[in-house]
Amino acid sequence: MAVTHVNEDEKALIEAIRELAQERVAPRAAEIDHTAQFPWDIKELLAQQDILAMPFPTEYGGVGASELAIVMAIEELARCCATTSLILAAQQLGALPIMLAGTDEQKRTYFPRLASGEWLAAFGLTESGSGSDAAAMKTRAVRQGDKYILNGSKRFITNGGLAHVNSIFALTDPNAGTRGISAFIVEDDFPGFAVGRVEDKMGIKGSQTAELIFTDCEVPAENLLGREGDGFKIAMMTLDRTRPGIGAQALGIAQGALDLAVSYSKQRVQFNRPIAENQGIQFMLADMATKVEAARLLVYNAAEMIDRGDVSFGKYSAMAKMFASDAAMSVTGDAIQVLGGYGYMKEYPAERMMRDAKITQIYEGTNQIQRLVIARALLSEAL
Ligand code: COS
Repeated sequence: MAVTHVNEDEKALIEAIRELAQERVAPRAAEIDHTAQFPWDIKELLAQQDILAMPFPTEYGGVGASELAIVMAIEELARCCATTSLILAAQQLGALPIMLAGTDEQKRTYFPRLASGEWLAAFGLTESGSGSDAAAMKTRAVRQGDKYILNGSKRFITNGGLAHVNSIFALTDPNAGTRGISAFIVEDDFPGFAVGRVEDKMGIKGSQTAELIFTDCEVPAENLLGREGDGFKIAMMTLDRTRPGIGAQALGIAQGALDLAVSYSKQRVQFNRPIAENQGIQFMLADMATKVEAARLLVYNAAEMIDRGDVSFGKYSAMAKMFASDAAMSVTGDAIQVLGGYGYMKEYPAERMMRDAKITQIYEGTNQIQRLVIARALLSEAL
């Protein structure tokens, strides 16, 4: 286990989450994947246990957990079920723009019911034509009196159509580049808000990914986050802080696959002995475990940097997300190989883990974007 600096209370909380994940979440994981339905029962469980409250400050009904505790919680959940871990990660992602740029009143309006889990949150940056190039968005917001009128759409939105609270990015000045983007809190019952297509995905199948459509959508002016033009920076600052969480999700998936490969290799007998006695299998397990541990150190390190307010954390967040997600793809693929034909079948969770791992190389910035973020930071540092 990597070195960690969570306090005793948080250590106990993580232990409790590990037990809860093994006892209550793991038995549901295959069914969640198979039915591709959002697991409302598991969302309730996370809410009841105050797990969804972890990212929110205590003054707004949250737990005020450290970033390190949050990534450890995501890891424990992902070890059993990636969809479940995403419920916590997406709650933090959708709420962070409010955390970073919201007024006290905005926080008082939204945080208590997000912390209790009554409301879900979503983050709407991506559009059909703007993914890696986030600034190429087309959604417009025009001020009319005490409202902004939004027109456009957002694509691939986690919790889309389930979230009551949506942090939406839109152009208030189409001629000002990234400085013309603003952020808004959009409730799902505002006039002109609609849900479009719901995606059929390769993995994280229980998580709903949908299109959000704004047709003369009326957003009260007081729902602007920060000032007009702050939106792009709010989005970037949010992603800097949530990427360790995606790294943690990848780490948890990889740890789950390693656990499975180790236990299977000790039971599976071929040529009159457990396959774990073969050096070829042992070397694979050793490489898998080393990648998992390296990913853990990067993820925990980035989270601790956020906790202690180290300003250079963005580069390390990108490294953690990139390395852990690549490790998860490699480790889950190797787990399938260790399980052989059984690994390819849905009878075992290895193939689900590989499908779930793939998205961690893509969302919250592809790993190519992470490399770009790392290289830019590296090259801008004074020598
Ligand atoms: N924190 C704060 N501000 C930041 C920032 C960060 N991490 N990154 C960029 N900015 C600021 C810049 O300082 C610049 O500000 P000024 O206007 O004051 O100069 C502004 O934002 C524009 O930055 P930049 O020129 O670097 O923007 P680019 O269009 O080149 O885009 C990348 C930068 C590629 C990093 C950005 O588009 C990106 O992160 N893309 C991936 C998006 C993503 O992760 N999508 C997933 C959605 S959630 S599933």
